[in-house]
Amino acid sequence: MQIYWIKAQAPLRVLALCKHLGVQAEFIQLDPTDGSLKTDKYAKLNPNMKAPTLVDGETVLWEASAIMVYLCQKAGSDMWPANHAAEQVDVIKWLSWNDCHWMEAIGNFYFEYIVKSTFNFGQPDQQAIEAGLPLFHKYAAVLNQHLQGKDHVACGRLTIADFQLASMARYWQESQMPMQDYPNIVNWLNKLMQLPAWAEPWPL
Ligand SMILES: N[C@@H](CCC(=O)N[C@@H](CS)C(=O)NCC(=O)O)C(=O)O
Repeated sequence: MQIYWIKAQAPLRVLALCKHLGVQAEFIQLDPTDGSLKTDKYAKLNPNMKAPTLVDGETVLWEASAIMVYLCQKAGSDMWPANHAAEQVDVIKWLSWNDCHWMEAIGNFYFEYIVKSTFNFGQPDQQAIEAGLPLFHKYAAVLNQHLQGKDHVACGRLTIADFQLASMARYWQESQMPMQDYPNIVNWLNKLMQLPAWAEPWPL
C-alpha cells in the first residue's frame, strides 16, 4: 500500500491514523512547490492533484475521510463504526460539519500562518485573519457547546471525526485562532495531543 502525502492538514489525519493503528504502508512525500502534484502520473491517481492519495492494489482513493474509513476497515478499528448504523450517522454528521463549516471558519488562520510558513508562500495577511473572525466565533461556539463534558466529538470515544476536526485546529496557538475563549475545544485538543501518533504524525 502506498500513501502519497504533503506536509499539510488533510494528509496529516491519514498519516496519524496509520501510525495510531499500526498500518504499514510506503509513505511517498510530494511537494506542492516542485510540481510533483501536477505530473500526469499523479493526476491519473488523483485528478484533483492534491494529497493525500492511497493506492492499495487495485484500490485508488482520494479524500482523507474516505481514506480513513478504508484504513479503519482494513485494520478492524472502531474509529470508524463499521457495524453500527447510528454511530455512522454521528461520525458522518461531524465529518460533514467539518468540511462545510469548521474548515471554512478556521481555514484562513491555518493557511495564513501554517501553509504560508511551511511552503514559503510569504507573510500572513492580517486583514484576511480579521475578516474571518466572525465565522470563527460562530462555529467555535457550536463545537465548544457540543464538547461540554466530552473528550471526543462523536460516539463517546475516539473516532476519525476527532482527527478530521482537529487537523487544522491543533495549530490554534501558532495561527492566532482565538481558541482560548473556547475551553472545551482546548481541552479536547490537549487530550488528543496525548496520543503519540497525533502528537508526531509525520513519517520518519
Ligand atoms: N478534501 C481533500 C482535501 C485535499 C487537499 O486540499 N489537500 C491539500 C493539502 S491539505 C493539497 O494537496 N494542497 C496542495 C495543492 O492544492 O497544490 C481531502 O480531504 O483529502
